[in-house]
Amino acid sequence: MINISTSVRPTWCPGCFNFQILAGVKKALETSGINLKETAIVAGIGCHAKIFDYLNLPGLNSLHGRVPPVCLGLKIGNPHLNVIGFSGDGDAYAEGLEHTIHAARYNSNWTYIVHNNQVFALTIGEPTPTTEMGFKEKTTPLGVKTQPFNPIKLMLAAGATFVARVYADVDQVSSVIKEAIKHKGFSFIEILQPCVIFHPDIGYKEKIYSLEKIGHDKTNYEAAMKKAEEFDYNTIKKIPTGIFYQVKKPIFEESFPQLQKLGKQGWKGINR
Ligand SMILES: Cc1ncc(C[n+]2csc(CCOP(=O)(O)OP(=O)(O)O)c2C)c(N)n1
Ligand code: SF4
Ligand SMILES: [Mg+2]
Repeated sequence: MINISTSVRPTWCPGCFNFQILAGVKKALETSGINLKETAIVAGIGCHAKIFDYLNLPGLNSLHGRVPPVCLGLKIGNPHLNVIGFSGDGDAYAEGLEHTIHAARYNSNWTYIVHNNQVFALTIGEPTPTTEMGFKEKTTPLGVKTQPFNPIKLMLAAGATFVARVYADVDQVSSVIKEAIKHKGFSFIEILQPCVIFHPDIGYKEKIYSLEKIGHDKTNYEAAMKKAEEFDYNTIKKIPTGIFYQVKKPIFEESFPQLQKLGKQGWKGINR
C-alpha cells in the first residue's frame, strides 16, 4: 500500500481543526479500498489547501476558487481516476461560487470537500459568504450586515446527487468520505472547521446531531431541504450532520461513449 503521508511539516496553527480533517482523509483513503495509484487530489488557495502538501498523492494545487473545473478536467482526461477536491469556504462560495454550482449541475463522478471555517483564514480573517451577521474584524469593524447563504440548500437546489455536512472530527470526516467515494456522481461534503485564530467554534459542537441516528430519509429531497434549513449559519439552534441527500442521476463523463472506451491510459492511445 502507498504511504500517503509526506515528510512536509504542517504549518497550520497548533490546534487547527485542519489536522482533524487531514487525519480523517488519510483514514478514509487508507481503509476505503480504492486504488491510491489511481487517485488524484486538487486544492484551492487558503489554509485548507495546505493539505495538498501533506498528502502523498498526485494532482494540482490549483488557483483560488478553481477546484471544480480542474477536477472535472481530470475526470474527462481520465474517467478511471478517483478525484478528490479540497476548498475553503472563500474558495468554494466566494471566488469560486459559480464553479461550485456548475459542479453540482454536471454531476461528474468526483468528491468535493469544503473546509468551512466561515472566514478567509489565510488572509487573516475577513468574512466570507457563510460568516454570521454581526461578525466583526478589522475590515468589518461595524459587523457583517449581510445574511450568510446556506451551501447545503444551494447544492440541493443546483442538483447535487450527494450532499453532506460533518464536523471536523476524524471519525465523522473519515466515514462520510468513504460514503462519498462509493457514490457514483458528484459528492459534496461540507466540513464545519473552526479556525482557532479567526473564527473559533462558537457553539457548534454542542448543537450537532446525526441525521442517520434519527432515521432521516436521504432519498427525500423535501426532507433534505427541511433539514438543511435547521441551521442558517447565523443562529445556532441545532445542526444536522451526515448525509442530507443521495440519489442517482446520469454522470457527465458517462454520456460520452468515446470517454467510456478509454483505458487506464486516458486519452493516450486514442486516435482523434
Ligand atoms: C483570485 C484570488 N483572489 C484572492 C486571493 C487571495 N487569497 C488567498 S487565500 C485567500 C483566503 C482563502 O479563504 P478560504 O478559501 O476560506 O480558505 P481558508 O484560508 O479559510 O482555509 C484569499 C482571499 C487569491 N490568492 N486569488
Ligand atoms: S489561521 Fe485558522 S484555519 Fe488557518 S491554520 Fe490557523 S487555525 Fe487553521
Ligand atoms: Mg475559510
